[in-house]
Amino acid sequence: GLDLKGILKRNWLLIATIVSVILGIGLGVLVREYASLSNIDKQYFGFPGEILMRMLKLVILPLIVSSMITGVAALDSEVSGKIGLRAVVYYISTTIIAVILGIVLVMTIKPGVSQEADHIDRTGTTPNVTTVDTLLDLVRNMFPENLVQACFQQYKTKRKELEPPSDVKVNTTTTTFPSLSSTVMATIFPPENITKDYTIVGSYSDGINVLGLIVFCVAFGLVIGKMGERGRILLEFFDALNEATMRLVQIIMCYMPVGILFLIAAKIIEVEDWEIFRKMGMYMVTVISGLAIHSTICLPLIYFAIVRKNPYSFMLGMAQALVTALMISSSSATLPVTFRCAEENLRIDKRITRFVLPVGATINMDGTALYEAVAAIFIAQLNNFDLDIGQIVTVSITATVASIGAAGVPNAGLVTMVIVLTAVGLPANDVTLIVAVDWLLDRFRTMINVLGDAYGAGIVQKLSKRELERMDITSDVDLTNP
Ligand code: DAS
Repeated sequence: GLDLKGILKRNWLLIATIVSVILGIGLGVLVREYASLSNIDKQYFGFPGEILMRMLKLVILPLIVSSMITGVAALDSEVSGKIGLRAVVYYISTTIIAVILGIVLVMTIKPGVSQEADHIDRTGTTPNVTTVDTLLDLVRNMFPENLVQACFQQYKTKRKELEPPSDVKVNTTTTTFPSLSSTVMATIFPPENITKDYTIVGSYSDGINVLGLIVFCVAFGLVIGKMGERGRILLEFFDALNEATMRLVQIIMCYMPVGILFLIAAKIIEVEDWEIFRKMGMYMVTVISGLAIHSTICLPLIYFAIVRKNPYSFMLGMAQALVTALMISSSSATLPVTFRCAEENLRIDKRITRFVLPVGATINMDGTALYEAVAAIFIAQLNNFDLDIGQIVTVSITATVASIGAAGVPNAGLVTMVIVLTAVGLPANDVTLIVAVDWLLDRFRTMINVLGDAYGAGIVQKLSKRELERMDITSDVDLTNP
């Protein structure tokens, strides 16, 4: 018969998380209806959720460093080169498929044709981001000049002439929640007391420079792998660090249902403009159906074609990470959970997950790419701006670049969106047309970003089976059973 008890026992965390999402929505709606909270009360309300975010972000640093170094050091350089290449081919091809899917949908549904841009409020100013700036910043971030600084700061281009006068305080970490997204928002809508044209250029995030750390750890891991006996001490150290971090993650995940309940309730209480959803309805339908098709048809098909296993049970195994991504809109902060699902539920080889998951969370963003293409063409439609074939190709390429350049933090895609708009001559300022609904779309695209990374790990494992088996025989480094 059906082993209900067994199912409950094995999936209690997932079940608790889903229940807390539902309770959180209910609580949010109730409080909205029956209690009038002051702004400060709203902030208190979100506090348990804020703590969850902080804990998840806290483990990103030890997790990335320990997993990348051991992941690379445990493979020989030839094998890691092959695995890296396979991962990159997968990342780029699925991102392009997502972009094409988005373009086809937005050109068929035409969500912006019936409306005009003037009917939707534009407010604020936008950052002035160009493709070149984004690409240069991306490369700059790969080579942090200071390892310690890379742990808390990403490089971002600043145009000297646009700096605010020194006597004006840039007020970015104020009260709104979640703090990262408010920082991005502050970039787009600088607080009133700042000179109007002050903008920060480049892919902006005040989080960890994940890309820089990854590049450093790959190099470091390769060197350790080549050092023989002496390198073993370091390898073992980082391997133990990784295990300890994953145990911490396990503890944090027990708090997850509580955090998520308040996270979603606070968000529902906080949203001011629900009316905008009606106005933007078709646009949101286009983005969400694109994400749905990509995640339930395209990615599973690719996975099935290569791995020959049920892609939907794979997806179920990732459920905890997907719900987390949906709730916290950050691929990087979801990474600890992504790791656990991939290693514990799906039993993907640790040598693969350690290597490809952190990279995927940073550069592989199918959802963001699809979203950027749809949004750009939607804005073109609002402006009655006809795009020719060349411009559509430009949208696809810049949307791909923009998704790679976006950091795995809330609303990052909104900022790099500007490079897509400027590349085809659309007013960059029009990003503000879609800001109001981004908190919702961001969640969905982040969920697809995480799913894409996970399928990537599954596919790369399958493609690298032979190398991994050969190493099992020859190598004496064993990361497979901790
Ligand atoms: N929310 C981001 C992520 O973490 C990216 C984005 O804003 O599109 O995946």
